[in-house]
Amino acid sequence: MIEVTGFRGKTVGVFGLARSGLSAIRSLKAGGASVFAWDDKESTRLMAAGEGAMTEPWERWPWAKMSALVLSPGVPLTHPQPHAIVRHAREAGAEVIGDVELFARTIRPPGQAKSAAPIIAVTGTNGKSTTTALIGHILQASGLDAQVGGNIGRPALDLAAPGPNTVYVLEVSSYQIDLAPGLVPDVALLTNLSPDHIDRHGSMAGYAAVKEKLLLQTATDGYVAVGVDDADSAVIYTKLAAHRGSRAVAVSVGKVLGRGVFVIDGKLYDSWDQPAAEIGDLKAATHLPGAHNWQNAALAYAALRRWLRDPRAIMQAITRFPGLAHRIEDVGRIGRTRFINDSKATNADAAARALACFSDIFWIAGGKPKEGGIADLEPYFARLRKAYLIGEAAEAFGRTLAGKVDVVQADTLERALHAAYADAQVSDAVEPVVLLSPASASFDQFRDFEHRGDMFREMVKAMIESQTPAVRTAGTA
Ligand code: UMA
Repeated sequence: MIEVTGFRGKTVGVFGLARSGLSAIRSLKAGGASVFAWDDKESTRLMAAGEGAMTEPWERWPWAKMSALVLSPGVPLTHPQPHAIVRHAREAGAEVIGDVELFARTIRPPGQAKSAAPIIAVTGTNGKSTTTALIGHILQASGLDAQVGGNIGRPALDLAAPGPNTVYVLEVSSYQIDLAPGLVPDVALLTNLSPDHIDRHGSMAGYAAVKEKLLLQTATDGYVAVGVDDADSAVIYTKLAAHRGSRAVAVSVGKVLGRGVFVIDGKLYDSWDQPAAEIGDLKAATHLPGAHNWQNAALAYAALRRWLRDPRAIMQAITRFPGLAHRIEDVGRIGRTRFINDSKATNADAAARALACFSDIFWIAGGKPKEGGIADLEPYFARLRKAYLIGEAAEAFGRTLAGKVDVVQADTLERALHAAYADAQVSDAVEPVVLLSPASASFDQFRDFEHRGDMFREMVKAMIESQTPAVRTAGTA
């Protein structure tokens, strides 16, 4: 845990008491602050009280002496409109920040030239978590103490205090960037941009501007690496390269770059500050399948290449990466049928990445709909044997698929899984794939995408256990 000492003897409010809120309370209390806390849920208020916070409705907090409001990243800051507590804090003169800002001010106090330990920050619409975890894995393989957290699930302040070999690797969402104006990464990565969280940022331009902010905040002697395969990210890279020179590097999958890191047919090349050299074949990284994962691997390589200076060691660590839960996670097979958990695919763009990896797909999709639906997935419809639709998005998805793909309105994940497996096992596909890649948020039927993916994995495991050994392995070579 990282002690936040910058608010010693001061009063701070924490609103939203799930993972990041509770962690902020622990760190602030350890650093000597007096903490008021509130959440609309009673169960989390009890946990906050257990951590030593005073749990009173925020309207009754002593706003006149409140130094700061630490807001949970999911609580609206600007759009569709600021939450009432945000307006109240601003009127009272209390700054509104997040747990990542508390982390940033502790690891690199304002005005200090160097961080207590280097910070690598990863943002972008898709691929953030895999890239973050992969960077952590490469650093660990190189003997460094990689502390991996942020939006990936472990709150930044829960990470270990800095030691001589510590490197912090943070996944940072747009919500967290908005609340962390003092975060100064030593290396910052932008994976890619596609429409997401537009409700929270007003427009695509607003969303892209928040992501760009993180790159602009990067230390002047640090590096930025940007995936340039979409127009919005390419524009951001061009602007950064104009004033950062070789401290900005472009990353592409499919384009040969005169200066940058790129992937052609799965092969990773480095032409950052040297003639293009082949570094290795990413197809050997079996837990990083698909072009989108090649982008993640190329970004991780770019993030570390000037630090670790041993491209072969980086490549070797990439090929040994064990993969992440909920991202094209192989959760088992019954006979010929594979089961893949891609619950993290909460928008169409992310689902496209999984759909591109397989043919003969029995696709489970739906949940809380996101703007734009699944119309953009049409190029992948030919890969779908059937779609099993769940949750609030089911009807709209059904309309998009009508006449193009056979649809089962399954309502629940359990029904969808059983129907998909029943169809897959009698199909003529050589290797049918039952794929949960919902292209929707999970909140209509689950706590979060992890809960949705865990349920899927558990149900698949139960199905596998209930098979006779002969059925379990039939059809596997
Ligand atoms: N709450 C209220 N009143 C409100 C709104 C919320 O009381 O009006 C309370 C809720 O009751 C709840 C809490 O605030 O208790 C918010 O819970 P949360 O799950 O949103 O927050 P955390 O558990 O702290 O999770 C946050 C990130 N959540 C969001 O940004 C929405 C997690 O990212 C992150 O892993 C975690 O901090 C640790 O850093 C999740 C996420 O969905 C994975 N991120 C989005 C994404 O990836 O697209 C941005």
